[in-house]
Amino acid sequence: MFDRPESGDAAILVAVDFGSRSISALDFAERCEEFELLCKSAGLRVQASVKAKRAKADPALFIGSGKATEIKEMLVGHPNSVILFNHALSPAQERNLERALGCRVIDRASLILDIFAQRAKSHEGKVQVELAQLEHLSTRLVRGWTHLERQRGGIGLRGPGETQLETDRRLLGTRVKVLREKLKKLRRQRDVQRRARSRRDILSVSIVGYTNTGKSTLFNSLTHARSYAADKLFATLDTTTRRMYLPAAGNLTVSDTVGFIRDLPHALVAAFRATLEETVQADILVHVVDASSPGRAQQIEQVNQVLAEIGAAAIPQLLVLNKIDRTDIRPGIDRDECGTIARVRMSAKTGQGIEHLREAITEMAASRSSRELLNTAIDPTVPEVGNTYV
Ligand SMILES: Nc1nc2c(ncn2[C@@H]2O[C@H](COP(=O)(O)OP(=O)(O)O)[C@@H](O)[C@H]2O)c(=O)[nH]1
Ligand SMILES: [Mg+2]
Repeated sequence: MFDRPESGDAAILVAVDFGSRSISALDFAERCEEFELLCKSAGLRVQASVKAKRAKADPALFIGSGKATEIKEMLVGHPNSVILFNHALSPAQERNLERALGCRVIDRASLILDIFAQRAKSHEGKVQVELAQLEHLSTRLVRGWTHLERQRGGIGLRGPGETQLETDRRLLGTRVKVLREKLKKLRRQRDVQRRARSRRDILSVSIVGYTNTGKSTLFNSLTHARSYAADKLFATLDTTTRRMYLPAAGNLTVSDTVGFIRDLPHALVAAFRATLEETVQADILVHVVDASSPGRAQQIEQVNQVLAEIGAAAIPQLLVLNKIDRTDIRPGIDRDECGTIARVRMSAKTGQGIEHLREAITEMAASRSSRELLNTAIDPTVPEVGNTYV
């Protein structure tokens, strides 16, 4: 009904505080701030932020009619504004809101998909984003269809509108299939490359973490590369891999990956699985955390949740407390009670503490190769009786 938003469009942001016990007032403020950065990352000009408090979402409009009127009044004189909701809207809510407000309404999932669409550079990235967008769209078409079906009084009564929907769905289905095939092919190529790498038995390190924590900056300072780093959410979508050399650990590969964020649209996680699987294949995960963010504990949780979803939960993880230059934390290494490295404190931007990261990776690499030595030292032809070797 309305055009997609463009760079520079004025945006009105809407966030509802449902006052649930798990989300404190601080969390809510932080979510709003993050959402604003998300909108700015999409190139939108934030004109106003509307906050509401409700016990639960209104089934028709998500917000109350009073809030809707308030927003409508803000729109007077700004006919080209877009309204962005920091929530998932049902297709019906989206439609009702657009009708009531007379302008384009976008929910959180669509916004994230739009950002991904703007940023995708590689062929694989583009295919993945298009697939995610179509899948997101198809859930909307399906719901529109059942909605119409009910209006028409049930099965067997096909109006022209429904036929159109069916056609749309079929075309969509065909395109989705083509894209899935393409992805499969790209994935096979990736597998071959990966196998070539692993045959050489090079240790692989993947940098993971919440979006905007400084992964690309860290990747650059570690490998002296120039991966794009910016104060934008999802500046990097494609995995970039580089070789590096650590005197005591030898050659290894380091990969910069896409960041995670809470409420990542599911279609997106599914479409990016192939890219994320690069992460799953890593020997070591360097999990970057923004030490200066008050929400870092939840961010760590969100990242670990996605890692578990893609099957990377068991990979040894090194936590990096980054951006310490913004705090009074000193650079260094934290160990657990067994003496194993648990955390590195550093700043990727100033370079403070980066030697600790190198040291930690070297130590983890050494403990991995001694584990492998132990495994190959056990003769598999001799039946194992209990755990007799020490
Ligand atoms: N103060 C400070 N800023 C940092 C540090 N590391 C990264 N940044 C900034 O944080 C923003 C996001 O960095 P980026 O590397 O793109 O994060 P990514 O999304 O995790 O890849 C950029 O503006 C960086 O300059 C750091 O150690 N200290
Ligand atoms: Mg990045």
